[in-house]
Amino acid sequence: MIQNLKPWLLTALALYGLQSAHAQNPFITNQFTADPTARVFGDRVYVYPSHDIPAAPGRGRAGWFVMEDYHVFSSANLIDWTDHGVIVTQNKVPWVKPDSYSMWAPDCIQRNGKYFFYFPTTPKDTTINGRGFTIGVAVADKPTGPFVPQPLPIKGVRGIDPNVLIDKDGQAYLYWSQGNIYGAKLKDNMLELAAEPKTLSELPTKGLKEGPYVFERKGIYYLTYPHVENKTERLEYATSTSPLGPFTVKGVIMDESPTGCWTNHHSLLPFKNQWYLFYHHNDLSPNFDKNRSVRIDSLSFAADGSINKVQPTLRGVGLTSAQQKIQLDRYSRLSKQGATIAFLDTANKFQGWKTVFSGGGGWVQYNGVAFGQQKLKTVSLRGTSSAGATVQIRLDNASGPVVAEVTVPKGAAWQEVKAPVLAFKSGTHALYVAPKSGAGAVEVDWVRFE
Ligand code: FUB
Repeated sequence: MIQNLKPWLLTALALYGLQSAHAQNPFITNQFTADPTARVFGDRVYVYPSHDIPAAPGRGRAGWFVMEDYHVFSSANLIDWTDHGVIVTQNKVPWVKPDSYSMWAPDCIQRNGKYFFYFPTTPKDTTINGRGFTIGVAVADKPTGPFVPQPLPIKGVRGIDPNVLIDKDGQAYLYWSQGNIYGAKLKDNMLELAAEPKTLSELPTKGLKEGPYVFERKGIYYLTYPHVENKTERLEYATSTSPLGPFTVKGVIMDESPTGCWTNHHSLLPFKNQWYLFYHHNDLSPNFDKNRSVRIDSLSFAADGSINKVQPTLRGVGLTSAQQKIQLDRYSRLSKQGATIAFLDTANKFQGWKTVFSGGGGWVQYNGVAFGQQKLKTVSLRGTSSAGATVQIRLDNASGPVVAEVTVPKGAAWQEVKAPVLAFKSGTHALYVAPKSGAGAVEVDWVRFE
């Protein structure tokens, strides 16, 4: 498992772009990631997230966001992700206050063969745009960089969470937030404002708003934004017939997190005829919500253009090959009793999760496993059971055919055990996994077919 590697090796692999992460949510598990802006460049999806790191002496402020640099990740299928390593870091941007650790939510857009990366952070020189956050740009010839930062931030912009829209007529707009959400035309060089910013004032006036993400679909401009209507942020949207409004508030894209992660931050895009919502949650840091992780779920529109609310999932998007490790703990459905999800190692949460069957009626269902056409003969399961237990794997649901029965021998250690595939069925199926009737407690890390 790549997460088992030493931190220095992980960093080295990331720097050389060799490391990948996988589908399911969160979809990046080698580091904390937040505020995902996803863009399609060519035939790949690129995700530009923020990079949360834990505070340490001399590194940021304990209990707050600590963000030093940005990585970019890409995928051709939304399932296998490549980490291309660091693209911009605070101490290599001439105007950034060193050791401010405030490289917050970014965006990246392509124009005339150049890639413009917009990022908010704290300036050294507060005479340029005043105190607090401002927004800068770094420019590259490729979506993965190298990005060359501009010597100064964009003049006239105070705030965070930049987002850029290039409209159908070629006019570019920069949006950002600072209490309110603002929008302004950009010059063709993408580096300077072309006009005074406009406050997009038709949005809710009570409760923090931030993280604007604007896109156009079928002549409707959608201004989407996290907003604290109650206690924590939820994702909302407003629409207009023009990029700078006036906007009409329409509704909620995603409710507040039930587990209390205070922020959410998102982007939306169509890819291969399906719309997706990229957002974040604190999956890998359940006790500290400023170490977040990025997620993807599918999104759809109603016939009148309104956005159907997205239910967050652990399963995420796309199919999982039967020949990959199928992480059942990123389930589609889980029984209310007898099965729970836990970290494999609470001291190293990057190792991921396991499904814990306590021995009475628990089950887990994982949808979208692609078996292909070629007959698979063996199933491997990584599990542990102090008393020993047999795990039954069915296709599709509780009454589907039993595809394998795998016995995890008695013992405290994790073991990789194999069993023959009893009934191979080609195509795409759900897996329904449960201890065999009468079996005792057993924990499962993953299953895989060969
Ligand atoms: O990641 C730091 C800040 O938290 C972002 O800029 C906000 O949108 C919120 O997600």
